[in-house]
Amino acid sequence: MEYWQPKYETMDQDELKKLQLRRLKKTIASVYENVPFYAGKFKQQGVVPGDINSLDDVCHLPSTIKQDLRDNYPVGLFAVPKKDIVRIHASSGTSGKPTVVGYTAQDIDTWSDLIARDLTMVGVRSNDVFQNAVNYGLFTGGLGVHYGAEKLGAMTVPSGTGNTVKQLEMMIDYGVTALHCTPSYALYLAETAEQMDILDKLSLNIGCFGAEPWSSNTRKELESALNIKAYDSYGLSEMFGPGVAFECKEQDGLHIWSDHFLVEVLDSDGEQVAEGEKGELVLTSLTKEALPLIRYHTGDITRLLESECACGRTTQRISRVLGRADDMLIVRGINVFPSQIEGVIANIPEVTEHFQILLDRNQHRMDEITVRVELEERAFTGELKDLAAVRKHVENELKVVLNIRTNVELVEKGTVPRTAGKAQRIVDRRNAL
Ligand code: DLL
Repeated sequence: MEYWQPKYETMDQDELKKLQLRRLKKTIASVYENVPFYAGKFKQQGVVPGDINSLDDVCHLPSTIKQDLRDNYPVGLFAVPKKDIVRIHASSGTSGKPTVVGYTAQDIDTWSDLIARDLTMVGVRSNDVFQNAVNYGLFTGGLGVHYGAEKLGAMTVPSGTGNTVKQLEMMIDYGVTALHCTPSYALYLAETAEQMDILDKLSLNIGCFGAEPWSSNTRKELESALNIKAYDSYGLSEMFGPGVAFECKEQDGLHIWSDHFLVEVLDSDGEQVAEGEKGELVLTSLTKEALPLIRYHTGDITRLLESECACGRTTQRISRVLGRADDMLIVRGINVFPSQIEGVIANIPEVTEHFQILLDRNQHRMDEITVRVELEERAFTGELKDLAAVRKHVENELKVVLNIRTNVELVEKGTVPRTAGKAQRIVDRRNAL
């Protein structure tokens, strides 16, 4: 079986626009009626749903940012009653509280469709064995991709993360032909397989990698080490999760399913950029029921590409993600905001507010995050009597908020450089993209 929907994937541009407008109007009506946040925003902008009569009118609509989801934590932006929600996922926000996203049964079905299309596009079929080596919890990459792979009919191995040797064993024993994980974990898997001298026992053909930035050099490395074709998968929880944009076999830009998302790429003045130009990706969902979002500013910088592609699909295309418009860091697929770290440190009397975030790639090619923070002069007068105890305490507090383990380096007061302008908080020592 394959999951190719030519009706939508190769739609004539005029027809596609008509479909998008119809779906946009329905989405706008839903948020206007059901989400007080949007009703208020529309009023503020002096717009009513009836004013939107063409796709160009989208520029009159209010925007949405991650902060809006946080301000309405946990479910304030949902457009349907709780009884219609069948699942939630969540991703890190900047305040320590995650951003919660919800799905109706129809949303789960739509999302699975998107993933099944993506996997079909890169050649995964029902006779493939598909290993999904990402976290199966609140992160959208686990269950999201799993449902799509099942819909396609592939034998899906929900291996989750961790225990790399076991992951490789499963790949060999089950004859895994397609792998989904973060690119950094794929590098680690490849390296471990090489050390164990089992690369020739793998039957992998296809790798789908995403959830964090990666470069074309990493692609080359993965393709040659694992003897696969490696494809870029982009998505964000606010727009279902993975499945928003995906490379085709041309490996020349990512297709965004235009029947489900309205794409804008905006410059810093909020104007749509020309083809080939860089800007922030702004998405409006066209089919989401539980959490429709209007002009959602993803914070991801990309380049707008012409929609014509040698593969025959006519959807909007974008380049790989080139960076972030804000200071969100992605470490092992997890979103980390420096302001979260600042919040934790501010509440620990033994350390000052001066800190730096050091990002490294360890010998296993996995990202490591170290928080270097200064000790207060009288750090040991309270309950924490020595350096090790203070360090442990800071590490524990950070773990609670960030959901990942950080190393903490305690330094003497005055060591972290002071600048007149914006503090140089982040020292990224991972390979350049
Ligand atoms: O990372 C969804 C996902 C899961 C995508 C599995 C692909 C595969 P969030 O945790 O909400 O969702 O993080 C979304 O991650 O705004 C980007 O900054 C970054 N990101 C996701 N995919 C890519 C990619 C998932 N292929 C945020 N390249 C997004 C670069 C990516 N950055």
